[in-house]
Amino acid sequence: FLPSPKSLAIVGCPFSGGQPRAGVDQGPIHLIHAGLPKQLEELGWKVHFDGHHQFEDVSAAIGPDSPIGKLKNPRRVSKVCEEVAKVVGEHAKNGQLPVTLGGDHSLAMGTISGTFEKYPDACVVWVDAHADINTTDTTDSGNIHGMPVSFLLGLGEKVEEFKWVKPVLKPSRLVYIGLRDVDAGEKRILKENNIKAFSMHEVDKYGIGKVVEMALDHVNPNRDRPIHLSFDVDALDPTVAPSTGTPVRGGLTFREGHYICEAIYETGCLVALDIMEVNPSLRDAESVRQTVAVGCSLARSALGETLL
Ligand code: 4U7
Ligand code: MN
Ligand code: MN
Ligand code: MN
Repeated sequence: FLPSPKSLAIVGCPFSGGQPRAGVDQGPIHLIHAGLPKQLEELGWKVHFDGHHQFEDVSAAIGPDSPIGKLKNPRRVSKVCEEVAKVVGEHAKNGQLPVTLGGDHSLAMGTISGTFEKYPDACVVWVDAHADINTTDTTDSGNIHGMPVSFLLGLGEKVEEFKWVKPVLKPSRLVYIGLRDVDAGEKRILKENNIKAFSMHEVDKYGIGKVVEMALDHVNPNRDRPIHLSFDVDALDPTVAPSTGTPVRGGLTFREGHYICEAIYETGCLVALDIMEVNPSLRDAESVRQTVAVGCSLARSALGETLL
C-alpha cells in the first residue's frame, strides 16, 4: 500500500482531555526524546516529524468545556480529534505511514477517521486491556478514552458536537487482542455486534501466535486489506508497562506485545500505527523509562525491526 522508499510521519499528540490524569500529554514528548525518530530511520524509513501538535489554541478557543450528558471535555476532545483526523488523513494521502504518539486513546477517534479517508477498506487491530467501546449511554466514567470505538462504529446516541465522526468502521473489520477489563455494557455491545475479541483468556489458551493468526483471519482473511494498529500500552502487563493511566494486572508479556507488532508488520499491510496511553508522570523514574522504552520498541517492531 505504501510507495517506496518507505516513508512515515510521526504525529505527536500531547493531549490528555479524554481522561482525568495529568501527564499522558507528556507521553509523545518522552517517546521522541527517547530517540524514536532516529530508531525508525535506522530501520530504513524516511521519517517526517515536524514537532508535536499544539492543541493549546483549541483549548483556549473553546473556553470552559462543561459535560454534555456524561461526556467530559467533549468540545476539546472533539476538536482535537477532528484536527488529528485531518493530519493523519493528509499524511496517509501523501503516502506517509502515520505513527501517532499519544496522548490518551480518545485520539484514535481521529487517527482511525484519518486512515479511513485514504483506505475505506481498512481493518483495525485494537490491542488493549480495555474495549474502549462504551457509548455515551453505557459509560460510567464519562471519560472519552473509553469510548472512541463506539463513535467510529456509529453506536449509541449521536452527540451534535461529534457529528464530524463518520461511522467508518464496520464491526466485522475490528478485532481486539489483550482484553481483560471490559465493562458489563461493553460486553453486551461486543456480543450484540458480533465483534471478534481475543481476551487474555484466549492468549493463555492458544498462545499469541495462534491468536494473531485467528485475529487476522477474521478481519483480513486474504491479507490484502490495509491494517490500522491501535496499541494501548496498558495491553501489556503492568510489570512491563507500569506508567500508564489505567493499568490492569494479567496482561501481555513483553514478547507477546512485540510479537503482535512483528506479525502485523510481516503482513505488509500496516498503513497506520498508534502508540497510546504512555503517561510519564505516574511512576518512579525507572518505571517511566521502562514504559517509554517499551513504547519505542513496540513501534520499532511494528515498523520492521526483527530479532535476527
Ligand atoms: B483506555 C473504562 F470504566 N472502561 O470507560 C471507562 F473501566 O484507553 C476504562 O483503554 C477505559 O485506557 C480505559 O472509563 C480507556 C472503565
Ligand atoms: Mn506533520
Ligand atoms: Mn485504550
Ligand atoms: Mn486501555
